[in-house]
Parts: sequence; C-alpha cells; structure tokens
Amino acid sequence: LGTPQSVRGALIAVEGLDRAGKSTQCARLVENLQKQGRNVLHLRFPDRSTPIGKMIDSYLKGESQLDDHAIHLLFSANRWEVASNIKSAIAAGTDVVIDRYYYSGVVYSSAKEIPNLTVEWASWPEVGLPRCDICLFLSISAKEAGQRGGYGSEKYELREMQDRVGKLFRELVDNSQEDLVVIDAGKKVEEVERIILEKVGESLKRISGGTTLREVT
Ligand code: ADP
Ligand code: FDM
Ligand code: MG
Repeated sequence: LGTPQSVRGALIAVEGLDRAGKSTQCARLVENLQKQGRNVLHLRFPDRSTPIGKMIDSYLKGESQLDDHAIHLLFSANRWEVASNIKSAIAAGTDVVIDRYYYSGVVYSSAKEIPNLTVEWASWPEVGLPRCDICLFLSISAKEAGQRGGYGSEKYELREMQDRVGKLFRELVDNSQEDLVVIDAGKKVEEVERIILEKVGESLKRISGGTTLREVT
C-alpha cells in the first residue's frame, strides 16, 4: 500500500589537475546517466556566471588582484551560493555531477604556500557543504597533463604550481576516506568513461540501499 518512497539523487564530484580530463568525463557521465533515464544537474566550480564567479573569473584571467585568503573565501562562497540548490536537487531525486568541488578549493589555495594558508585553514569554510557520495579523482602527472595541449594563460596554469597541486592532491588521496576513488586518467577517454560509470553504479546502489546525504566535516 502507498507509493514507493522515492530514492534521492547522488552527489558526484570529478577532481584532478588541469587537463586531467574532468570536463570531458563530466559531460560523458551526465549523458550516460541521462541514457539510464535519470535526471541530472551538471555543475562546475568555479561557477563563473554569478557576481562572485565574475570576480573569480577576473582574478584567474589576471585582470584583477586579490589577497590569497580573500580569493580563497570567494571560491568557497561560490560553492555556498549553490549549496541549497544542490540539496534540493538531490532530495528531489536528481543526480548532481560537479566538475571540481571542495577538494580543488583546499588544494589550489594551500599549494600557494602562503603563511597561515594551510590545508587546515583552507578546509574550514567548506565545513557544512553537502558532501559528495563519490569523488572520482582523475590521477595524472603534471608532466603528462601538460602534454595535453599545453597550459593556458590563467593564474594557476604554471608548471611549478601544478606540481605542488599534484603533490597535495596525492596527500589528500592517501589520507582519503571511502568516498574518494582514484582513476588512472592516462587511459583512453572511453576506458576512463567506462571505469567511472562502473564506480558511479556502485555508489548509486549504496544510495538506493538508504545512505543519506552527509555534510563536509
Ligand atoms: P580538464 O577539464 O580536467 O582540464 P579536459 O576534459 O578539458 O580536462 O581535457 C583536456 C584536454 O585533454 C582536451 O584537449 C581533451 O580532449 C584531452 N583529453 C581528455 N581526456 C583525455 C584522455 N583520456 N586521453 C587523452 N587526451 C584526453
Ligand atoms: N580553483 C577551482 C581554485 O583555486 N579553487 C577552487 O575552489 C576551485 C573550484 O580555479 F586552476 C582553480 C582551479 C583552476 C581554476 O578551474 C579554474 P577550471 O576547471 O579550469 O575552470
Ligand atoms: Mg575543465
């Protein structure tokens, strides 16, 4: 009797260095989930379309300067301004696929090696955000990523910065929790796509088994 209780959506993040293949894989994952008949919301951070996102965009392009702590907090605020939308989408049964999330937030800022801007300091503003059910970390060396078309002209697209970001990402993965899945991003696009779909499938199964959406702690 009664209607079956609807299952919530999944919160899926894709992370990694610049050129790891995040945007390519997010697009394919969204399409694959839609083919399974699922509703999907595709997000990316930074979301450059909001007023805060426009400040971030101008900073990344070198058109404006900001204190390193200030830009860090703007990146975080750019997530917080979407947090309630993420929660309501998930509650309505929509999957949310995000191209970069709080892991990038913590790693890029602390890679600058600014006094006080430690991983711990950088993590605080993220506490309370909806936590991803699964984070697919696309693992690639800065060298190999750099060979994919070379770097652009944005703020962090420098080899030394990418090396430090890569090191911090690896530390994060080493101390990681069960929701972080490392994927060899050096494989062919289709192979990475297949592995991602498999890992996401396992996460969807856990969610339909009743796991609730958590918050970043
Ligand atoms: P990101 O969003 O992580 O910066 P993109 O998805 O934009 O990365 O991919 C960066 C470049 O690398 C693009 O030219 C893309 O076509 C290419 N690329 C993506 N995935 C692969 C792969 N598995 N093997 C080789 N090249 C790839
Ligand atoms: N970036 C991204 C940060 O420094 N902090 C963040 O919180 C996020 C989400 O912004 F260099 C950096 C990472 C990258 C730049 O990313 C823009 P895209 O994926 O190239 O748009
Ligand atoms: Mg991208």
